[in-house]
Amino acid sequence: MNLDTLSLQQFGQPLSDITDSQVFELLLQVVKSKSDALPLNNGKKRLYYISAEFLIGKLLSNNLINLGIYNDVKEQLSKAGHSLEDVEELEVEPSLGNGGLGRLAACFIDSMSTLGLPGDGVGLMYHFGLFHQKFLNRQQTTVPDAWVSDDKWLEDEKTSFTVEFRDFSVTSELYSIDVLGYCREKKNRLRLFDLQTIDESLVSDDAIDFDKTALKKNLTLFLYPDDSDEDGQLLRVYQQYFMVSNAAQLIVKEAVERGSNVHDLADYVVIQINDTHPTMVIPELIRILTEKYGISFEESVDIVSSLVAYTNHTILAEALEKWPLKFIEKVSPKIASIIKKLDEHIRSTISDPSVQIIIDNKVHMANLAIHYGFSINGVAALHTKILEETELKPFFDLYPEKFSNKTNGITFRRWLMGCNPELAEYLDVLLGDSWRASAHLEELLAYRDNDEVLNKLQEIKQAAKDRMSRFLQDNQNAKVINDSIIDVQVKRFHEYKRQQMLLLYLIWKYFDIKSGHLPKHPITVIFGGKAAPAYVAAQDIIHAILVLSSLIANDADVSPYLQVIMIENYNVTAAEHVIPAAEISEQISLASKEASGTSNMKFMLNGAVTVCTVDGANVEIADLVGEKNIYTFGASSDEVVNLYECKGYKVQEFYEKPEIKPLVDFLISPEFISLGNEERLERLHKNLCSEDWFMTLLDLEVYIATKERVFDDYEDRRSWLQKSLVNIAMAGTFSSDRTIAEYNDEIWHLTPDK
Ligand code: 26Q
Repeated sequence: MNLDTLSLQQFGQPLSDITDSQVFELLLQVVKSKSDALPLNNGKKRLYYISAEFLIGKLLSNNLINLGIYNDVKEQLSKAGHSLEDVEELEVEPSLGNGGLGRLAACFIDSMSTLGLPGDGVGLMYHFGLFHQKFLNRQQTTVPDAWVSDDKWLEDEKTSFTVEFRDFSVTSELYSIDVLGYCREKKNRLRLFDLQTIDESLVSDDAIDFDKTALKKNLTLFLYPDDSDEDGQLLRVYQQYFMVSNAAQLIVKEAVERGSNVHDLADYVVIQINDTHPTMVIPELIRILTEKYGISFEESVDIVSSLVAYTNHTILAEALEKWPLKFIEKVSPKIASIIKKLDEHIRSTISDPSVQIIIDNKVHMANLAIHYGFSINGVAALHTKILEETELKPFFDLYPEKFSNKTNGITFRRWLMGCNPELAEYLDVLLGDSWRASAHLEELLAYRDNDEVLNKLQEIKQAAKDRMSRFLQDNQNAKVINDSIIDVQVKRFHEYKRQQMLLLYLIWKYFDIKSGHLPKHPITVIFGGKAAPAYVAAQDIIHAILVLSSLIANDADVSPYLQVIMIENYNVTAAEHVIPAAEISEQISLASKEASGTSNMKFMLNGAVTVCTVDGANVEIADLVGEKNIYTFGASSDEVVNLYECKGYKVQEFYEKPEIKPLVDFLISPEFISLGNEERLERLHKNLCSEDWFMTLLDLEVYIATKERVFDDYEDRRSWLQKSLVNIAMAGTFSSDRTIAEYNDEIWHLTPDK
């Protein structure tokens, strides 16, 4: 493929003379014509991965990598004076997810294609996706992210279904995006349902609120519309039913086309539901089998129960979905009545009230999915253990054979080859390129004492730091201090993730520098993440970070040594810039609360050293790299569970300590308040010293001590680089290809299409 010839044909000008946006257009055509030509992965049995989120990120580089033409294209462009990086900037990032679960779904469909497994992602085409985050007066504001009109990858499948709600019915339209595997001749698709009567004009340019009751026009406008009021909650139930009714109709139609007589549907179909959001696919399939195919209720239940598998992503009881039965009745009385029948069956056979489906007139979606699915899995070893032994113990006692662990993974195509090409190329030099298919990186350990290799890793890290600095400069005019240590916490804002603990450490460090203890290297701490619009406490934390960032920047004693940057509108693209540059990865959730985490894996793969609590997949990372190559601290999950159960955590005792009180009180000091919003800062302060639900103060002192040890150790450059090397070498386990192979071997049983 010669881009120069294509450019002459298309634009009458050589590659060197066309603009970057013309280059983008050209590359799109190249990728699309290649991907259009690929047939779908085929097989009698197909997987449908249904998810409310698919956080896929930009697709150009990813597709070039998977088509095996990335290096060739990059070279041709560079010879003609273009940079692929600049061209990529012209692509818009689809806004179809909010966090870890959505990004996981994107890694999974990439791996399914790479392993040649026949199966698609199924979800919704949100026109504005998740909100775009902007900072105003050091606070988060939210504006619509109109990505759809600029997207270049969506194809209309020209397929529609009718979805019947109680009060009206709507027609859908199916769009899809090709999902290419790494060096594969066949592909899968991400299939997204839209509403034919959608009306974008309900949304203004600058605010994310809209008429939540105009259901025929709004169902696919936003991901997770604000559900702090009843209209918002009802809208979510409508959205979910719209998603799963379309999915179920598509699944049955395609199975019948492949030869299923519907009684044998489970030989043709397996459905993985990503958290409980698609759980209503169970009653919807039962409805279709009984109503359309005349199959008895009992047999329909058996068929459906043998083909739906559920992944749990959360241990927070308050995050488990429960919908008032009356909402489901309003959306679809038929679905409500099937759920009631399923609930009655459980009531009549199992006496334990805690496992019932309808409790206090609320439908517990996880309970429905566990009783009427054949598999439930957690997403990291510790998480699965907590589900089995604590959170879902009554279910584990009933159905031990349904439970399993599938530790999460990440696609190395995006999180190494795409975002850190220098490191990827250097690994080729050291290990040969077979790691690109196998994810085996352990042979790197042989270079642990090789100074030339360690120095080269340092150079690669520096190049990534420079690239990130340019990104932050261009995007938000932030100037990273030269030669500073890059210390990063990027993830959704939630109290259990404890961004507030890093904030309190920064206050400690600010005092320490003020008192004359100057760090040997300057430190740049980078935060990134969004807070749900209705989650006030999380927004208070963002506010305090932005205030501290300004306070330090304005302080000439401290600003040469310490800096806090909050990335505006953290998304996949920002992650691709910041993760390769990170030297320290912050994974400091309260033990037992983070199901897995996946950024921890991305950071490790790119050579960051992890500072973490013993939580989620951190446990597995620590086992792999050994205690010399990771910094763990804090209360264990057993201790935390115990403190909750016995109400044993007395925050006052910690707050009153002379080491802690001044740090917390600084949040309401005149310096702080003069830059901020008093109400927010007072609330955050009160929250920390009277409630502290996620035990920040419990772990704060040991966290501060650990951080200081990390910064000391950083000064021994050789041994730090060795830690970094070991982290890269041991990251192979976290390839999502490994995860998906496990799902397939133990749950799906699909035959790969060769
Ligand atoms: C809850 C109630 C009603 C409606 C929606 C929700 C809701 C929405 C989104 C509940 C949960 C989510 C998202 C959860 C999520 O992203 N979980 C993360 O999943 C990752 C992949 O498994 C894990 O690595 C993270 O630990 C987990 O937090």
